[in-house]
Amino acid sequence: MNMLCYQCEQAARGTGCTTQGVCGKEPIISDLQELVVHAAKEIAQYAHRAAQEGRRDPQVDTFVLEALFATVTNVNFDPERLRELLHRAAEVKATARSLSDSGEAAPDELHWEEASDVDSLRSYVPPVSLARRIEDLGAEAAGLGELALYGLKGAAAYADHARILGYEDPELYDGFHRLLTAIAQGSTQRDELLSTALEVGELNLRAMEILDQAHTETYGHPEPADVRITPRKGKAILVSGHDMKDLHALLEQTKGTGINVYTHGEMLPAHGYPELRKYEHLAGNYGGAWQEQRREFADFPGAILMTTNCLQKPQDTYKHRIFTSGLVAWPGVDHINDRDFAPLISAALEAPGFDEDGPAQHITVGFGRDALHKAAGPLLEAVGQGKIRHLFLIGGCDGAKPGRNYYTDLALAVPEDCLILTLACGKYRFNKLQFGTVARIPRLLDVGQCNDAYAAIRTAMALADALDCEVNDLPLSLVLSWFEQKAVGILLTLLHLGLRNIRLGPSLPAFVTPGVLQVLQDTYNIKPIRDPQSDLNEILG
Ligand code: SF4
Ligand code: SF3
Repeated sequence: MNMLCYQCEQAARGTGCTTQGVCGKEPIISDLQELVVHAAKEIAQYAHRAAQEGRRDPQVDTFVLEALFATVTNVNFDPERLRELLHRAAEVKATARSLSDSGEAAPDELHWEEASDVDSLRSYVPPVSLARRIEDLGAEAAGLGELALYGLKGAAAYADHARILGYEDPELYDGFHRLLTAIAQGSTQRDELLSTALEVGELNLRAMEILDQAHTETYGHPEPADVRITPRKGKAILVSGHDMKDLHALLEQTKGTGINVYTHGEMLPAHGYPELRKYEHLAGNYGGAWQEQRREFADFPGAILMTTNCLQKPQDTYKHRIFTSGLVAWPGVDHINDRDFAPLISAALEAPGFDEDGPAQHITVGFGRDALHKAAGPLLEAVGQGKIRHLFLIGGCDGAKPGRNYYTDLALAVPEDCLILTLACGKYRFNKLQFGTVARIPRLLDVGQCNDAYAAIRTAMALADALDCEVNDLPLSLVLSWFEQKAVGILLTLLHLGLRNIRLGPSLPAFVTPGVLQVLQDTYNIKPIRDPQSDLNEILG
């Protein structure tokens, strides 16, 4: 076994990647990421101790977020960038340790910071590897610890996006340090581990809330907006990922250049924000979800920017015109620092661009928190009059493995007197199909990115309040698709809120053992997806 990683839905054979990641992660990257996570755990333990003495350091808080985010699936594949991160970790660890009056070392501290190169760094990995945790704690306890850790990685991504926009909460950072400390302690008690995982869900709710505030206060509340999904003649840049600040800076820097900027994947919801859609050269959306990128990027006649996950191994045909920013990295791919997009713009100007307009076609996005709030009155009225029978939230990640047609088939089979809310990149399975309206409300409401699960949660709570019932009693069913760790964070948030009857697919996580699955089924009635018609019959039955 060269490595062991089972953090995403793509885990080889449904159990774990052991020779090389299905995502393209080489054993060297897996090792360096294990060490980055271990460094974050050590630093968090010092930061947690310091926080209890009322001391903190913003560098320490930021590092913990970035370290966790950098190890999310499809973010960083570059050994040199990970080595730099570990180099920075050594300095941050010294700072975190010095914050507390107690000079004591954290338990099990490794002195990996003494290693000078990648090979010697790798020699520190075996005792802190996932394989060793499974050996020491057993599959169930190790898996529950990973469940909490992966949820925390997802929350770190959201908190980091908010931080980039200037929105931070010291208590949230204390929560990261406290929960990472709890995870590092390696409990073997099922109840204790489950309660840590649920606390991660609570923390992730707060991270999504701050990000929602950051997005809406910076770019305005999303409004329903038609988005062109076919190209316009001219030079072109394609922006993928979740980082709105990158997109905004790029729109500013491309003003007057004649370059059209298109969104891809999770950047589609940008079109709903007034402060982003005001740029006329934000021309539309090109392509679909991340797993289509190797074909779509090869066909795209311009330059491409990846601001977050999900990056796949670039093909030689477009490697010279794809760029990364933020924490994303691939060896040999040019990285944009400090939002200076000049190299990306030059590459776009050198590329041929689209030689003609495509036939005009549009989809509607922008049903964020405010728009849903405005729709709540008519929606409740239509539900009361029996015109709308049921609401479905069909959302989550997309992915490459077979079985995800379930979500397309389910959306198509949803009866015409029902509404579908959707969010995250899984929506590309059906967001270009025609769903029409019911009671003058569009039957498909695109709420936004995965982090906009916050808007869906708030809406569900407002509907439950108005109807004086629990969210679980609403005529609402959640059918979720997961791929990476942000989806794990959102699932834990939903469980923390006590939501029951969630359907999850396309397959169950490798880190959830049968014993834990039984507990989740007994407590929350979580169900694996089956076939769309049987699920639909059961939901509406
Ligand atoms: Fe495998 Fe997913 Fe880990 Fe990549 S992130 S190595 S695909 S389990
Ligand atoms: Fe998609 Fe990677 Fe998860 Fe924000 S872009 S949802 S998979």
